[in-house]
Amino acid sequence: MTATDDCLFCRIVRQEIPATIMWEDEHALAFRDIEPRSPVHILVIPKRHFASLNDAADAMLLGRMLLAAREIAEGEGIAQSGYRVVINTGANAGQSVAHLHVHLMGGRTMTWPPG
Ligand code: DGP
Repeated sequence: MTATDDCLFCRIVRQEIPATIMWEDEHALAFRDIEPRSPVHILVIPKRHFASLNDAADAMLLGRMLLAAREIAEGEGIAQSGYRVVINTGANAGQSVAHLHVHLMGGRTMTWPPG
């Protein structure tokens, strides 16, 4: 069994687990977070498995994911009110799924710094 066989987000990429897909291209996929912490809470992930940001060196892919977050924010109507993009990386940051993902969050006022 490889790292991707039992990876939750790889399984979403393979459509083995249902998700509300918001956007997709050849290399990345965006879907609604199952436990939304804000009115808009969407995850953008690479289709290829990287355990975290520590493991991804593809600048084109990472840039595309950020641009996708901006595009989706525009589509969700939160580009002007404001939104946050977050990549939790590792234990101290609270990363709970070991497949790189960008949180796109908006639709409410947020505090800084995060807890
Ligand atoms: P993090 O804590 O940064 O690793 O964020 C993981 C997020 O993934 C968390 O906000 C909840 C979300 N999540 C976990 N399992 C699923 C799932 O099966 N489907 C969807 N859509 N989101 C999930």
